[in-house]
Amino acid sequence: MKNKNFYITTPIYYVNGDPHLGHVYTTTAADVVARFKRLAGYNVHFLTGTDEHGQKVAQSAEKAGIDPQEFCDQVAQKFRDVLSPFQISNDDFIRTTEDRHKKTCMALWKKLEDAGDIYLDKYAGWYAVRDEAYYGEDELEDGPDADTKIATATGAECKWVEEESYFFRLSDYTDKLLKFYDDNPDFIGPKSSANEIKAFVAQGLTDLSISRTTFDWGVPVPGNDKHVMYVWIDALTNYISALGWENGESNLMDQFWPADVHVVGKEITRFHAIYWPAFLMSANLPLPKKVYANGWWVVEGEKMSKSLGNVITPETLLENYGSDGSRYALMAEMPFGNDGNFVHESAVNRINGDLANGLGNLAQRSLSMIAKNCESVVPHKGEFSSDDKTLLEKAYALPEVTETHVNAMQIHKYLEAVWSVVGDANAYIDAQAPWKLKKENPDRMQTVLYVLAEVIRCVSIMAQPILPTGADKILDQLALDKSSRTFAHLNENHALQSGMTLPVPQGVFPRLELNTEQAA
Ligand code: ME8
Repeated sequence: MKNKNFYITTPIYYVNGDPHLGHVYTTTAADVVARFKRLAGYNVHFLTGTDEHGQKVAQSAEKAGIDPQEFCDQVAQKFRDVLSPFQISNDDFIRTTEDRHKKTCMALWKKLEDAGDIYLDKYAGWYAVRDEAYYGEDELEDGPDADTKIATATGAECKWVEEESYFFRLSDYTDKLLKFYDDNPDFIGPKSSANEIKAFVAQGLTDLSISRTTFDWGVPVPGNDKHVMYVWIDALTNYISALGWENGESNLMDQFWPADVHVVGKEITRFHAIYWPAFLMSANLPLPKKVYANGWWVVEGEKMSKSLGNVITPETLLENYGSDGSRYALMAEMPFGNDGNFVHESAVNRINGDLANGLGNLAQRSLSMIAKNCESVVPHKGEFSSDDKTLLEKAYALPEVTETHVNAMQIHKYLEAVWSVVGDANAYIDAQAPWKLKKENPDRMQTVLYVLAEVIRCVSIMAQPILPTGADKILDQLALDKSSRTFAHLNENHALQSGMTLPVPQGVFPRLELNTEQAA
């Protein structure tokens, strides 16, 4: 029998700064996929959360002059507060300072130790606190002074670190990982990330320092609390601690592990596609099915940064575009996996074009004509013409067509497929001109309006993952029962019943005014 469980995760976000467009982006992408899979009949577990240990967070707390736990509590709450306004349907929210998580980290550490993969030595090398990452000489450029180097990939400042450290025998996993990538060609996406990771691993991996001694804001190493765990071994473990692995909480591992997809930003693919599978292999646990990296947004051509004052906050997004509008603009404005430039004018045009003029206008025009000319009931359907059939067949094919895109994390292609039917339906109204048929052929007018109502039902069902509020409102206007809105209802067996009374139609997606003032 087909496995109908689906586990999807976002990165857990560092609490050293406030949430912004980038975090909303990745979480929304995961939400769209989670909602899509639920409607496709899967039992979904969708996890997000916050990453609260490590030197970077400790330094931020110190700067704010508050105790690290209190600092984490405050910022983690801000990340939580962003979820509901953007209609994020996560099933769990994990914080790495929770007991359930710390217990799992310790249990995982012991497994790696039992496997003979951990040893104590001395670390001497370059470390970037901003990235919480170690870099090799070949990954660095000269910095502003002799004590500082710059990580070429991210621009982060690195300092020389020398301390006693536990190491993980990552070097033993070079060949195992390369074989795993070969056997599972879809494990890393997009292709550009896969190629980068494979090339990096193929050079041969060196052992990984997995503990620190120069600060104490972390999970203590079992048996040696002079050390805290390196924040990445701690952070990656969240994906199984949230499922209750070895921590005495209700165990969801059987149902949901291995994860179907870890959605991550491209700069953290290395941690997810190299370290994480190596840890899991060592602990003898199954590996996730996919790690998919989203690209990076810049804003009006500039990297978002506090100093430039161009950080787009969640509040700005909501004010400018609303919740559905933000979700749509973020997902439609750049192909998932690519980098992109977030431009206010372009987002407004996209929302007006696809939502107000596209789906909104289709629903408003059709439902108003039905209200006016068909006594507010679902019209009669006569014999379907070939144009009718073509449009309906394209609508009925959507679940299958779009699931392929969503499985490949091509979220923009899923949207394009749905909006291609919206475009066809708007063209169909113009071509059929039901307002003319009213006098010339009222029976045919009824059939045309029926076809339109049925296509609106289909595209609105398909649009629920991206526009949870707007799509629902349209489905309410078709008097569709809440339990009849899944992809299994997207066929002629569940087609609208002629004669059913419809409520008064109302506009769903207002047109946005383009303020000349900048969005950020
Ligand atoms: O890296 N464009 O946390 P983080 C697109 N705690 N996505 C962006 C973005 C942008 N401009 N800015 C941020 C960490 N993101 C670790 C993760 S997981 C076990 C630990 C998104 O707070 C993107 O998904 O730095 C990126 O990977 C993530 O936010 C970084 O969040």
